[in-house]
Amino acid sequence: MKRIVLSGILLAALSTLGTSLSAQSFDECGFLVDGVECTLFQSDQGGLYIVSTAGFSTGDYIRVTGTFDPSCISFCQQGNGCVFGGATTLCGVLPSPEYIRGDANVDGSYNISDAITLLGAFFTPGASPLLCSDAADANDDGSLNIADAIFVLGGLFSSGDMPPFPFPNCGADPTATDSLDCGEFTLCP
Ligand SMILES: [Ca+2]
Ligand SMILES: [Ca+2]
Repeated sequence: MKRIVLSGILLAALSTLGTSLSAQSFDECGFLVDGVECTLFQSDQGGLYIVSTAGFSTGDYIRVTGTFDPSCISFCQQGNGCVFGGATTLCGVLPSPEYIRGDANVDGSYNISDAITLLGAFFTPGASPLLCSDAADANDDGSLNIADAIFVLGGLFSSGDMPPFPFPNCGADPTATDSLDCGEFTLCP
């Protein structure tokens, strides 16, 4: 009986060891960044990894697949481990930044200044460019034009609609299929 219990414990210990040593598959997107000794992969899920850069360079947004080894030995001291045996390709989808729709001047409020900013961007030569086109697309029709300014004015002064999501709080674009982009919306994470 004692022997059976003992071998059970031994088996449990061995299987725990086996789990901790077994390779973990890795498939994440992130940016290549400059480390102290080498180029590292900064995953969107967190962590810095040593990967095969496959000709990509710092600043590229890539997808790394392979097997993850948390305790690899490398000249690159900073990483949280290595990924090997897989592939490195461009990652298809950039992480979409969050923004507040309709807040064209990116000040955290939705008011007449946003309509003025829109009209200025469309009609005043030399006006500063819109910081976040997605936010400026107040009516969420995928294009930027005077209709957005009219939509803002209508919502504020003649019981028109308020902007579709994300509004009035920060959120990521649910329809990222249009050609608009959000360059900068510093008020959102
Ligand atoms: Ca505003
Ligand atoms: Ca629009």
